[in-house]
Amino acid sequence: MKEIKLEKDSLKTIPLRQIRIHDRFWNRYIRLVKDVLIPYQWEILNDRIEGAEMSHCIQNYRIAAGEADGDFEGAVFQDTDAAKWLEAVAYVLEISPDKDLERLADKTIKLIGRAQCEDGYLNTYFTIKAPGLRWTNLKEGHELYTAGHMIEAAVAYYEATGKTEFLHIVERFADLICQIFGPEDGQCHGYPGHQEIELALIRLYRATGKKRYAELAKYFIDQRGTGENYFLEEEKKDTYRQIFPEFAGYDTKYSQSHLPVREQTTAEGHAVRAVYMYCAMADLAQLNQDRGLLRACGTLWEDMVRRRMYITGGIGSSGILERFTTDYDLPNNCNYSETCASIGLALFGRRMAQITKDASYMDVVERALYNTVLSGIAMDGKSFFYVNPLEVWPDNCMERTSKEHIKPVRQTWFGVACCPPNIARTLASMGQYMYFADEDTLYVNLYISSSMSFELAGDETEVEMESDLTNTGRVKIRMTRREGAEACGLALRIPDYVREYSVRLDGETAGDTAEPEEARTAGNAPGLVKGYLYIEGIRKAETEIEIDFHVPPRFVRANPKVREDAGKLALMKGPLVYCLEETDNGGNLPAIFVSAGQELEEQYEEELLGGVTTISFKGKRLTEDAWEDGALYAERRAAFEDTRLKAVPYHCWNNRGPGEMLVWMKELFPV
Ligand code: FUB
Ligand code: ZN
Repeated sequence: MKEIKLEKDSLKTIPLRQIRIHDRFWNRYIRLVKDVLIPYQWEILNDRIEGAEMSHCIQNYRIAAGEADGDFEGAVFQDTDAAKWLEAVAYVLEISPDKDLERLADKTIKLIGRAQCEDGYLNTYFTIKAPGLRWTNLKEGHELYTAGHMIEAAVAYYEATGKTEFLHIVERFADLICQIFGPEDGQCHGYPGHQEIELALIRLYRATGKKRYAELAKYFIDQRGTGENYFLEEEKKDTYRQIFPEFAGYDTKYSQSHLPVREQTTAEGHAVRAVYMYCAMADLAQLNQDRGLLRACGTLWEDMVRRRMYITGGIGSSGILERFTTDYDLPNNCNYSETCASIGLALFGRRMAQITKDASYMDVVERALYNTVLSGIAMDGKSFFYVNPLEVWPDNCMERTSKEHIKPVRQTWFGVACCPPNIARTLASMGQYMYFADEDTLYVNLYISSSMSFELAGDETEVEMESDLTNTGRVKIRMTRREGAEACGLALRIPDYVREYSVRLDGETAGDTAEPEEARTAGNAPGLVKGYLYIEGIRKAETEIEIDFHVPPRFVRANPKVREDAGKLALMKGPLVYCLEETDNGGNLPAIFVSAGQELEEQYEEELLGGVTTISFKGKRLTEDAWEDGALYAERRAAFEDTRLKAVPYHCWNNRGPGEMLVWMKELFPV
C-alpha cells in the first residue's frame, strides 16, 4: 500500500459562482439540470407526471405541517428527494441567479419549516406515522440519513443565497440531535443505520463554526462498530418495529458496523452507506489531523478501487442488498453499481485528493463521473438508471429472476428515487471537482472547458480553459493576471491513461513524456509530483499553456482474477469506456470476438447522440449457419464471419431505444 501523507492544509474547491462551464461534452448534461431536471423533478415531487412512480414528497410535508389530510406515503426517507432537489437548486442559483426558481425554493423551505416540530424534529415519516417511535429504529428508520441530506441542502442554500431561514431550520434539528446522541449517560449511544449525517454535520460546522456539530460527527464515526452491535441490541427492545423485511437476519457488515472504522480494511456492505461514511472519515482525518483515520481511508480506498470497482467506476456488485461482495467479483450482467454509489465514490476521492494533493484519486473520480454517473441519466434528462450493468440482454431482465433489478431502459422515476436527484446535485456542482487551489497554486483536475476567476498569490487570476479531452485530447489554458502580480503556480493533473503528452508554456516545453514509463505511471517522474505536473513561477500578465494529451482509443484488459472479464477486452478512449450496442452491431453481442492488435478508427459524429466520437474496428462473429437444425449442443466447428463493429461511449448507451449492450468483448487470440 502506498504511504499517504496528511497535508496540514487541504486544497480548497473554488466557489461555484466563480466558474462558468462551456464544454461541448459536459454542457449538454449540465444545462439539463436547470432547464429540465429541476422543473421535471419539481413536478415529480408534486406527483404531477403521469405514468411516473408517485413521489408523495411534498404532500407528506403538507400533511406533517397539518395543512392536508392523509397518511404518509413513500419510502421512510422520502423527504430526501426534496432535500436533494433543494441542494441542486442551490448550486444552480449560485451559478446563475433566478428569481422565480429562488421563490419556489423559498416556498418549499417555508413548507419544510412548517412541518418541523416544536422541539426542532424534522422528518415527515415519523411525524405522521410513528411520532412515538422516533430514534427507536436507527438501523432502518433513516432519520439521521434524512437529516443529513436536509443539512447538506441547507448549507448549500445558505452559501448560494446568503439566506439563513433554511440553515436555522436544520440547526434547530441538529441541536436536537446533539442533545439526543452522544457519550453522556442518558444520551443515545447509537449511530446512523445509513451514514450521511456525519459528512453533513461537518459541512454544517464549516458553515456555522459551531464545534458541537463536528464533535457529533466524530462521535458517530468513533462509536460505530464498537462494543455490542447497536443495531442488534436495538432489535431486542420493545419499541423496535421492523420496516424492511429484507433486513431480517441483519449482517452488521451491511452498515459497516461490524468493526470500529479504523480497523476496517475491506470495503464491505451497502456501497452507498460505505462511501458516505468514508467521506466523513476523510473530513475528520483532515479536521483533526488524525493520521490513523486517514490511513484507514487509504486502505479502504485501495481495496475498493483496486479489487472491487468496475472499469466504469461502478461499485457495489451485488444485485441483492446493493452491496460489495468479495475481491474481483465483478459480474457484468447482474451487477448493481448504483449511480449514487459512484457519486459517493467521487465525493470520497475528491476529499482524498484535496487532503493528500495526490492526483491519482481524481483519476478514479473522473472515471466514475464520465461513465457510471453520466450513464445514470438519459440525454434528454427525463429518465434514469439506478443500476448500471455492463452487459444487457433486455429480454432476459425479467422480474422474479436474478436480473430483476436490471432495467434495460431508463425509468421516468422510481419508488425509491435516491439516484435522479443525486445526479442533479452532482452535475450542478461539477465545478467543485474541476479545480482546487491553495494560496498560490491552481490545481487543474478535470479538463472541462470553462472560465474561472480566483485569487492566487493575492491577485485575481482569470483562467480560460478550452478542452477537447474526449476527442483530440488538446487543451489550452490562458491565465490573465495583473501586471507585476506575485508569481503563482499551476498543477496540471496528468491522467493515468495518458501514455504520451506534452505541455508548452508560452510555446516552450514545460513537461512531456521523456520520463521513464514506470516513474511516470507511478506519478512520480521528475516534474510530476503525485500525478500533478507543477509549473511554478508564473509571473507574466498573460500566460498560455498548451497541453497535448495523446488519447487514442485503446484496448484494456482486466486482471485475470476478475473471472467475468478473463480473456476479454474493453475499449477506452481518454476517460471514456466504450460499449457495443445492438442498434449498431446487431444482436447476440457475446458471440462477437475481437483481436487487440488492430487499427482502431475514430470518428467524431456530429449528428450522433448529440455529437460523439465513435470507434470502429474489425471483429468476428460466430455464425449460426451450422445450427439451423436447432440443436442445442453438438460437436460442431466454430464458424466465424467477419464483421465491422462500432462502439459508442458507455455513458450514452440506451439513448436510441432498447437493445443489447456489451462492454467486455471476448478476445480472439491469433492461433
Ligand atoms: O437507503 C437510502 C438509499 O436508497 C440508499 O442509499 C440507496 O442504495 C437506496 O437503497
Ligand atoms: Zn441511488
